[in-house]
Amino acid sequence: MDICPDVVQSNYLVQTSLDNSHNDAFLKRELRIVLLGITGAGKSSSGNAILGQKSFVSKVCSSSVTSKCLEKKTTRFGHDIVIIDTPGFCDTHRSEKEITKEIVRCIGLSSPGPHAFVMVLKVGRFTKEEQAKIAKVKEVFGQNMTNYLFVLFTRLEDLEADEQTLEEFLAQNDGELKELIDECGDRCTGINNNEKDAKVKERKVKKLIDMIVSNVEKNDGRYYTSAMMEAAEKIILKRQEELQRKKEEEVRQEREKVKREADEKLAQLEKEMQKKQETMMEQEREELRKRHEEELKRIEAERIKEEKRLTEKAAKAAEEARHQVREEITQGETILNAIGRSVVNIVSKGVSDAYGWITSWF
Ligand SMILES: Nc1nc2c(ncn2[C@@H]2O[C@H](COP(=O)(O)OP(=O)(O)O)[C@@H](O)[C@H]2O)c(=O)[nH]1
Ligand SMILES: [Mg+2]
Repeated sequence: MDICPDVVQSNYLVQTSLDNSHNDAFLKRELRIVLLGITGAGKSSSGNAILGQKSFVSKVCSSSVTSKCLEKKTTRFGHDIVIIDTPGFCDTHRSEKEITKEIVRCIGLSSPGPHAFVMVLKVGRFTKEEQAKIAKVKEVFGQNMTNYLFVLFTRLEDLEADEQTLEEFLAQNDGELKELIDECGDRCTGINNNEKDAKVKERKVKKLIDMIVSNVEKNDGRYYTSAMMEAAEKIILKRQEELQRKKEEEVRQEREKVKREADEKLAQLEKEMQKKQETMMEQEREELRKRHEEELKRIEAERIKEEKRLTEKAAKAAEEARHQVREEITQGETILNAIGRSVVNIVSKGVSDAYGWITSWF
């Protein structure tokens, strides 16, 4: 059984087959990017460079600063870019249980599947630790993740100081690094995250984004997915619907309250008017009638305004529910455990030993 089948995203295909403004449609789409690599490789700094702002914490530090997978978003280069920064999955000081939990969190945050796994490596020696990390990541996500794999070299300035280009550096490397670059179809580029010239930095980031976009287009809009991802997505959608229903119910109750209050005000006004009219002269009556009409208009305008606000609130419910689920995945335990369990169920349905350690979490 292939546990990591590529699933063609049918909505994308429908959109592209009906519409030959394929690129415009595509350009507006979300790009989900997962950053991988050992601690200190420059994942968080690269994430910030891609986002064009300092969103992730990055420090010269021997232990991992990012202890939890985090998701940050921006709109840049015509895309809604979502970056998932991961803690060092292979950091030696972390327990297997902690690492597994983070992988499950990463699966949740990048759901329904990332468009790119970006392996961040420092230029220089390709260490055994980095090689082990890549092997582990492939074990977890399956060999087909290499179709979505990119390598981003950081500290490009070290090469520039030696008057060397990235191509020259790569040409000198055979063995494991060459194998990795071949395996990910030469999809690699470099960056100096400390570059002071914002334009130069932006150009480097754009090169990576263009590379990802062209790979997604080459794959007919597909992103990486797997049985694990689908299992996680089901749980996420269920929770999202639950939250959305709750929000819609809140709006419904609020709407009823607004209507009830407006009706009560109108009834009260009507009553007062009738009482006063009985004791009034003709001219006074006319004045009162005018005042009454104005008051009616004011109450109606207030009600319409409230109605508009509630309609907007209801329309936003789906978006808010999605956002809340992401928050819960980052912060909470309940949904994370549910995702973990569903991933385990999928994984334990006769899949290889490589996934054994995911099940060992439970
Ligand atoms: N000189 C240089 N330093 C970098 C570069 N990228 C990251 N760093 C530094 O390397 C350290 C670790 O980076 P960080 O992004 O936190 O790595 P992470 O653990 O993989 O998230 C920080 O001090 C960064 O400023 C780069 O391209 N050039
Ligand atoms: Mg980091």
